Amino acid sequence: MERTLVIIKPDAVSRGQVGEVLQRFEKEGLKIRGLKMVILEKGEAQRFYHVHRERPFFESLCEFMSSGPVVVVVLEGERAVARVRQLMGTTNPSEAEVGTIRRELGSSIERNVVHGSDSLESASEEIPFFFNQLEILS
Ligand code: 3AN
Repeated sequence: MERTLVIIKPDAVSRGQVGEVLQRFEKEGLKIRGLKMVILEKGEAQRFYHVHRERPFFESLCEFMSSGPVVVVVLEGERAVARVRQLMGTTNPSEAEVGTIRRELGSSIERNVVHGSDSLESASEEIPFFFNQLEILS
């Protein structure tokens, strides 16, 4: 069993797509173990995305991620990291496979609906960024 962190980004929250995104993961058998809505301060978004700090899109990404509420979710299941990434689709919605969340709901490479940890190692840093042990159910 693996756990991974999903963030439903401000674009999807403001469009009322939280339920739809969650349903896509639940339908595939991934279990919700933690869930909350938060508003990131810009500095928190910068800390979360620190690996991208040298990239040209970093500033804009952090503005966007702190522009409104996000829903953060811990999902659990077999091969959860890879399965979530597959259901999300690749970063750019217009290049993502038909049927994936980003392809169906995303509007740009930045406003692409959802974040999912890219490895177990990332998940093990990203989950405690948002959740303490009491907030994750087993
Ligand atoms: P992914 O989320 O698919 O793993 P990363 O980790 O390369 O993609 O990028 C993190 C986030 O940065 C993406 N989800 C997207 O919102 C944004 N991003 C990535 N590449 C670009 C880009 N070329 N222009 C603008 N935003 C980008």
